[in-house]
Amino acid sequence: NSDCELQLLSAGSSPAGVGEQYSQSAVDIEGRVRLVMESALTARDRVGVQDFVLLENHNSEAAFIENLRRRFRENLIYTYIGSMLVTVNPYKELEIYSKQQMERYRGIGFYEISPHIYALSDNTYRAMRTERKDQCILISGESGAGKTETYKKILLYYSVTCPTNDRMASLGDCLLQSNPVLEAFGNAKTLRNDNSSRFGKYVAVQFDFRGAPVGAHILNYLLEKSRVVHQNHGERNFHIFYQFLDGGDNDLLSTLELERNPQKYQYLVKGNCPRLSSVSDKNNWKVVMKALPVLGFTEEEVQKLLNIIASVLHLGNTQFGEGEEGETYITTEPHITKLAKLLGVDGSALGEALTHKKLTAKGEEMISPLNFEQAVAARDALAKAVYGRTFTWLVEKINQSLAPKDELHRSSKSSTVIGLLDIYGFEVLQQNSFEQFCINYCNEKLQQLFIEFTLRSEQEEYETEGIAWEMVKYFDNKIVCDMIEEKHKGVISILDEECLRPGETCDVSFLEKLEDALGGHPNFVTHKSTNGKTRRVMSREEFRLLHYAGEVNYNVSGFLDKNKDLLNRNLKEVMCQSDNQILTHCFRREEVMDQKYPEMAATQFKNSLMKLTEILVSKEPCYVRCIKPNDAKQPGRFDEVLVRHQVKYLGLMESLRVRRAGFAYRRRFEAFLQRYKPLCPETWPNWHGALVDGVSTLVSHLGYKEEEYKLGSSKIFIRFPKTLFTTEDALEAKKPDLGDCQKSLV
Ligand code: AD9
Ligand code: MG
Repeated sequence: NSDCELQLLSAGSSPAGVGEQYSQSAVDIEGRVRLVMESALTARDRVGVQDFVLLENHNSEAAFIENLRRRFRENLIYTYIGSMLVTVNPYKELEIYSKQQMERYRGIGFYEISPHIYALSDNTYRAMRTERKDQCILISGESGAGKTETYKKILLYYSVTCPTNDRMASLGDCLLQSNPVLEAFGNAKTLRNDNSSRFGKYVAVQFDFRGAPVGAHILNYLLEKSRVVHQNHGERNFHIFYQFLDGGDNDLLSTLELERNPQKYQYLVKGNCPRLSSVSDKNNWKVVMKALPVLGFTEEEVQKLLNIIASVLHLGNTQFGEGEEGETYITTEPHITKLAKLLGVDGSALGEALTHKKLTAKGEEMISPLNFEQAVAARDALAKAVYGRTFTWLVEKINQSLAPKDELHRSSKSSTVIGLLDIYGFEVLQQNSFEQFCINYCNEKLQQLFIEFTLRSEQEEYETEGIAWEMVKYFDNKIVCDMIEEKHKGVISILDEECLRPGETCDVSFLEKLEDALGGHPNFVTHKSTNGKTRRVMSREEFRLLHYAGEVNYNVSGFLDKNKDLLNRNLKEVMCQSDNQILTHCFRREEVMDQKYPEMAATQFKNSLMKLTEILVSKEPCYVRCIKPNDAKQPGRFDEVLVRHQVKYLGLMESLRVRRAGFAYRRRFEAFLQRYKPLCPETWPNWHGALVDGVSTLVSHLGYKEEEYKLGSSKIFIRFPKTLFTTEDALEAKKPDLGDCQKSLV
């Protein structure tokens, strides 16, 4: 277990807490050296190495996976690749997140103790403080790999360990309390994950000059609204519905005319999965109800929010019939009155708007009846709009409670930021639709950023230090991003054009347009253009994208409607007259008046991702790469095939290669000289010349070969760990001779 690892480490040569005396890089070296001692004790055979850089056979994927497996077996779920953290989801609670553990990681160098998300959080925090530069932690991995859990651990670490002020006490509370609320409304059980995030979030935490958090802001990305009206088999709607039915008071439920049994609601029965074994909806309901007032929701707002949740359920049970002349009417008439009351709108206007459409032709308004399918679609569109917009309102409201109270910090110049990105993971289902397309596109963008970031930062350092550097080859997924987002030629542009094109357009005509434009693209396949790119036969309604993380077939059915995301004008008109303030905030009069065609859903998403990219590139990034060990969500199971696939597409072998092909260690001249000067008579006890000459003299004396190291302008770069270990051994051997003098060095 991790304690065993910690003990092994502290049994090494140096006393604990040594990091206080040394620069970060010195600690890096020392920690690593001690790790090798650990391996000498053969513990490595059991617990593996805690930084992949130390793997002897670093080019071997098998050795990489074996190291992960060994550590996973010992509950050591964290491993570094240099400054990047790799985690494997344990699918069980580990005793490694306590306050004592947090204390252990505070101010400690990266390699001094067992790898941990707290070490990464602490390091990021210290980098922000010492360099006064904004940081971001990017968490990636497929659905169920542990991103959201990681995100929560980081928040917890900051809220416990950062210096406090008056504001902090409430801010920390608000930040932590925002999680259950956002998860209740934005997460759901899917086949991949019982608590799957169905929206993306970027949370920026602002710190003042003392390092105390002063405010935070959440940006949310594209909620999977279609889940409100439909769920695949074995999946659920958003948690909040089940929590409410299970946990709400009898009185409350009866006022809202709700029954406890979720199976009574059309919007909750599709997945045929009303209960979860892993969580208690009732308990979570209590948590959410407690959190809302902490987040500044008034009693009235909570009441209005509950009305909205109830109204979505009632809306789902609104049924239509078809008259002899094809006209549609509502068969659940008393029901609509109840629904209208909950929505705070006029019942007959709502009934009319659910079955008729208002058109403007040549300046004149016309009312035309909807057929049965159109009425069902209008009802579902309303449910999605109500839920989706309420979710956005919820985030805005939470943001108000997180906003800096101090005018000074509101202008943000006086503070620094740590941004945390937790999005929905890459997803491949049996049937993939518009939602998976957006989710996977988002992951594709993030992967691209990762490639640019890691290569860039590594290369920049070599460049500024004047070190020759040979590029490590990556699969650059820019080609896939371009295919999706390029103007005019990309999937999103073609989709938009098809949505806007007058005349008969449908999902299949969209597919045809895609084929015309992308048929020859190496990462695009349809049944027509398989030309050796694929083995599996495809249906006529599918296109396949070869994503960085694997192939995904998308069924075009519903793409156009989901992209248009239309809500009939008369429904909007009814909604903006609601007496529920949340709804009048969500449905604005101006929107009804505005004749302009609104931006399509995919384009909105693309634009918000572009903005996110801009935010992220302005910050110093660090990465957490999450791995899912098995598809059964079970502890102790390590499915090698599954893990290998993730190691491959997350580019972990390449990350390791970049880290090693460069130089495993780098260290400022002063620090290197300070530590190793006893090993050379010319540098001991003090070197008086230029630092670079001192280091050069020292390493010549130590017999470093030319290919083993390079001297930059301010740092020495050492290619192989072994070189350093030998030097460290020499220092260790010299210790008795050094007597008291040496103590001041270690
Ligand atoms: V998705 O893309 O939102 O569908 P995530 O966010 O990557 O996905 P999540 O963090 O929700 O996955 O983790 C899935 C489940 O794995 C959690 O509900 C926990 O039951 C479990 N998990 C993940 N990480 C840990 C951990 N560090 N300790 C214990 C964990 N359990
Ligand atoms: Mg998640």
